Amino acid sequence: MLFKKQIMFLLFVLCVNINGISGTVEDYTDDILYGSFPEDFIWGAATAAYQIEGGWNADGKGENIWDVFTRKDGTIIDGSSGEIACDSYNKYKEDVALLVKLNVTAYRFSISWSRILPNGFGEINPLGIQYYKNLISEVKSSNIEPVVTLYHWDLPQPLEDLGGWLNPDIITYFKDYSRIIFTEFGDDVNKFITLNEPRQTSVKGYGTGEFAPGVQGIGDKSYISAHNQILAHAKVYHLYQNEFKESQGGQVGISLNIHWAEPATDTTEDILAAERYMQFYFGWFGTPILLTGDYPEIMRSLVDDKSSQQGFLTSRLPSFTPQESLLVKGSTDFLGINFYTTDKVSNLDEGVDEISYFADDNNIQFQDEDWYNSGSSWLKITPWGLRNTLNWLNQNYPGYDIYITENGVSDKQGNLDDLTRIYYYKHYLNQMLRSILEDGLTTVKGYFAWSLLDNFEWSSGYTEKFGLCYVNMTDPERRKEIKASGRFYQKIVSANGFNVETIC
Ligand code: GBH
Repeated sequence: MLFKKQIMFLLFVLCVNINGISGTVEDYTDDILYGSFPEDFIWGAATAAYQIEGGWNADGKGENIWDVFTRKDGTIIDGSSGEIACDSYNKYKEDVALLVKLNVTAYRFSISWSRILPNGFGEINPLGIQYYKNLISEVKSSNIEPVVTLYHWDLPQPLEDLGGWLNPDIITYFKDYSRIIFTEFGDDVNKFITLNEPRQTSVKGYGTGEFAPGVQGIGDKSYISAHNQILAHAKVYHLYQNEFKESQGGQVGISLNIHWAEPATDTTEDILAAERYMQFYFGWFGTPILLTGDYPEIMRSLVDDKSSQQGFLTSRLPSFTPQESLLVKGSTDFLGINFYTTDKVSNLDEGVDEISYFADDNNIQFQDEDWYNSGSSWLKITPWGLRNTLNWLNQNYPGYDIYITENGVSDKQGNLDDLTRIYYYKHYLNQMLRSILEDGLTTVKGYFAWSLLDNFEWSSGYTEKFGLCYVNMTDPERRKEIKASGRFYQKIVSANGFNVETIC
């Protein structure tokens, strides 16, 4: 008995020490800062076409890679698909009514490429155009600003059959599609987001194969898909600048996902490892687009070295020509970040045995067992990470307006009294407020909660729910209801900040 107690005590001391080293949790305070966001701060909610629309073959829509991928055995945890999803294709007015109740000033949604161009290129589908005209007019007549993502992972299958994001021709196809979008909707839309999280497409779509199109190639194809996405983004940015900016006066940006990386210990090795992690994760896209027109130096040297030791004639990390670098550098009007969680990072020389993006960075990452869980294995509740991330971005990529284009948390239940989600939003939003008021980050201009609705969570199907609003997925009417977190968010939005009434 005594022995057991001594062990427990030892474990306790050990844990305290480990926590003590990291520093960040102790610096984090649960105290709420009362204060207001800037007057013109944008408050929104976000969704994506494949996750909510359903109507997978309605009105002439073509097939996309998620239509095809979800039909394959074992790809989606509960065997489901977005065939019907929240039925937003038919019920978009209900979605907008919920946005009105939440009192948000903006709605971020994505356009399904296959609705507009059933084959990915060529023939335009007028009914697809009409759907988004209707949606945009419903949004605008409710005094809500539409923020439109051009690509949130649902590539037309005919383009995948040509190689998808691995074939450089995709750059032209994406540009042609984007021109249609700007022409048709640009008079009514002020903010476009070209790509959502190109890292996910690269690492999961063409790396591990966990996401559509299910291609495996984490050592090489991931880098190629990233390269083509960066170029496609840059071309579309310049297309808007050259042909639409003058008459439409809008902005074009990109949404990049980012985790905060904490060194696992305070050794120099781990501090450098955490910085390297940020570079391989965010800098992969952020550095070429926001800063230099080229990949981060640390990526260049590590992947080049490993590739040559592995016997590759050229680096697995592609290169930009000088003209391409010029095109890519600074090719965004604002930075969208999708932020959810934090990782701890340790230095680990992974050698050259494994040909993988995950080995190239010489890191391992993990999460602290003590951090609160969510309904997703990768998502621990770490409010301080948002503030650290915003400060890191401001230091490393200064001068860009920042929109948090996604932030939110999942549970498995979808219960209406979702107290964990209230906790999450309360503390993340408060850290965002601290970053503006206390750290002076005036470039933080807006925030979009992920998500308006419980929806199709990719390979997790309907098992992980992120909504501010519940959706009854077994009801043919897909009835929806605002959760307690939705009402909480509405109060913060309406008060434009924190006051005692808002949070009690
Ligand atoms: C976003 O991606 C998407 O844009 C959105 O569509 C989605 O619904 C939402 O988040 C919620 O997931 O390799 O198992 O450790 C979030 C991006 C997804 C990035 C999970 C990190 C780690 C998974 N994140 N991923 S794992």
